[in-house]
Formats: sequence, structure tokens, C-alpha cells
Amino acid sequence: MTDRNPDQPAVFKAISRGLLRLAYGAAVALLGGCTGVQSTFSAFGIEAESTRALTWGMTAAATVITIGVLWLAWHAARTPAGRLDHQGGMRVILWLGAIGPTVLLTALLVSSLPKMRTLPTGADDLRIAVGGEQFWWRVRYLPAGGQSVETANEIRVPVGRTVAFALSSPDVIHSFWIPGLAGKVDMIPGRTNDLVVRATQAGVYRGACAEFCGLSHARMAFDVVAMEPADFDRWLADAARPAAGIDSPGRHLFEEYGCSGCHTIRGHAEDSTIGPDLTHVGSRRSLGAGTLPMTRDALSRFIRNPASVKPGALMPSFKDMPGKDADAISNYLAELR
Ligand code: HEC
Ligand SMILES: [Cu+2]
Repeated sequence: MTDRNPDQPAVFKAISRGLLRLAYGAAVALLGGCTGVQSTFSAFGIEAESTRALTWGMTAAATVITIGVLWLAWHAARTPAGRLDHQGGMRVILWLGAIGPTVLLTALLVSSLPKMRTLPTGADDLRIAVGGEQFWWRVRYLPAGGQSVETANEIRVPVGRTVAFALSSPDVIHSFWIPGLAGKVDMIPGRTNDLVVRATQAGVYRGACAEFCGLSHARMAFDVVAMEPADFDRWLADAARPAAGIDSPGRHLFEEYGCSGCHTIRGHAEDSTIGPDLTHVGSRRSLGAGTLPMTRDALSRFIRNPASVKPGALMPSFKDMPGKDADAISNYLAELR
């Protein structure tokens, strides 16, 4: 090592001040995105909770290691020439370059292996089949011993019970992701992937498609409602019922415009399952897979021109439909609760 440079401490101070500011700025920017309905950090399921714990653990370890290495560099640069020898350097490499990482990575592997096991499921557990479609979600509840119930674009789960999702796709690859509940699982045409979860906290969260699947991939989200088990049972029993006996102009227009050629409204129109089931569409929190809030205005807008809010949506537009017809249909659909 050459003679100590008298300017070095000033340079180091400037560098460390710069690094601190950078770290602070990055932390503020990053942590700002860490809360909310669609965040791994707002965990409401045991899988996401253990992922979060692992993330914090790894972040803490990385911070300690970074500070240690910076300290070592600082120490080496400040030590007068001749005081550091080759053997000391080799010892540092042996401990910090070989033994340390081996111990650390082994500990990390051992502690994360149990978390990678899927939860055990029993015959009594609720199964929910979810199909990723361009660009919406077909959701079928298959309660043990009960009748199956089809809905769309919203998923409800009971808190504290094990739920097994069966994930598939009829068209392209989608990815099912509820960040607060569990990791992503791909939905692949021709096969069924399982995802077993257990929610720990009631609340309203959000999931999204996490694999580019076409023009409106970014408009393919869904609301996730974790409910107390008794509330969930009541809700599922309600959802299983056919639509109420409404007799409004909108109901006839729904037939006349051919909407029933693609949509099922159980009890009113049972023709087709090409598009989302609309039996209780009015009770959903959002419209068009998380694209718009569920209001009558949004319904009218969506019906006349789906592509204006969802480019590439596989529902034809009804641009020539008079506004009053669209409103009548919207009123009818909003009443389907
Ligand atoms: C050719 C089939 C087809 C026809 C006909 C059709 N739709 Fe659709 N509809 C779809 C598809 C596919 C979607 C899903 C679009 C998306 O979100 O990407 C959809 C979505 C919807 C939604 C949103 C559902 C939700 O869960 O948010 C409503 C409401 C709707 N359609 C109403 C209608 C009405 C009213 C008509 C008749 C005027 C109609 N549709 C005609 C295929 C069709
Ligand atoms: Cu998708």
C-alpha cells in the first residue's frame, strides 16, 4: 500500500454522505409502495406472512453484511502501509468469502424449506376453480358436499379455513396472483395447477393477472374479500340462488340484444358461458375485472363500448344501442344482487 493520502478522510466522508442520502431516498421511494390492498406487505394469509418474514430477515442480513463490508474497506484504506499482511487478507477471504456464506446460505435454506411445503388439504376443504380468460376470471366454488356456484371477477374466502384453488386457462397463459395471500401461480392451458391458502384476516384485497396475456392484461384484476366463516357461508348460500324474479324492460332488452348468447343469468337466461356469469353482477364491487367501479353509469358505458375501457375485450360493442336501452339494461343488471 502507498503512503496515506491526507485527503482521504474528506473523500470518504463525502462518499458516505452521498451513499446515506441515496439509501434514504431509495427507502422512501420503495416503502411508499408497500401498503394498500395489493401488496405483499399487507399480508392476510399464512403463506404471504412467512414470505414477508423471510423478506425482512433477508433485508436485515443484507444490511448488516453491507455495513460490515463497507467498514472493512474503510478500515483497510485507513490502516497505515505495512500493517496489513497477506496472511490476514487470506483469513478474511476464508471466513467472509467461504465459511460465512456457506453457513448463512445453509441456515436460509433450512429455515425456508418448511415454508415451501404446501398446506395439507382434506376432503372437507373448500375448493375454488378459477379460470383465467382474456381478460377476466371465471370463478367456481365447489364446497364439499354442496352444489357448485359460478361467479366471476371477484373471489371470496373464509378466514381460518383451508381453501384449495384449482387454476386453469382455456386460452393463453395467465398468472393468478393475490399478493397479500400467497405467491403467483401460472394458469396454463391444458393443465390444472393447485394453490392452497389460508386467510388469517378479514378485509378487502386485490389480485391481478401477473403474466402478460394480451391487450387488456393490465385490466385483469379482481377483488378479494376475506370474510368471517359464518358470513362467508351466508354469502355462498346467497350466491347459489338464481336471480330474483325481476320483470323490468332491461330484462327483455338483455334477450333482444343477444346478451344472453354469451352470458348466463341463472333463472333468467341460461344459454351460454362464453362471458362472465352475471347472476349477481350488481353485488360485485367492480366491473370488467377491476376496471371500473360497479355503478349504473359505468355499466351503461361498458355495455355500449367495452373496448373504450378495455382495449381488446372479447365482448362486441353495441355502439348503436340508444342510451335509454343501455340505461334500462344497466338498471336491470344493477338489481341483480
Ligand atoms: C360475444 C359474447 C358476448 C356478448 C354478445 C355480450 N357479452 Fe358481455 N362480456 C363478454 C365477455 C367476453 C366479457 C368479459 C370482458 C372482459 O372483462 O374482458 C363480458 C363482460 C360483460 C360485463 C362485465 C361483467 C363483470 O363481471 O364485470 C357485463 C356487465 C356485460 N358483459 C354485459 C353484457 C350485455 C348487457 C350484453 C348485451 C348488450 C353483452 N354483455 C353481450 C362477452 C359478451
Ligand atoms: Cu391474464
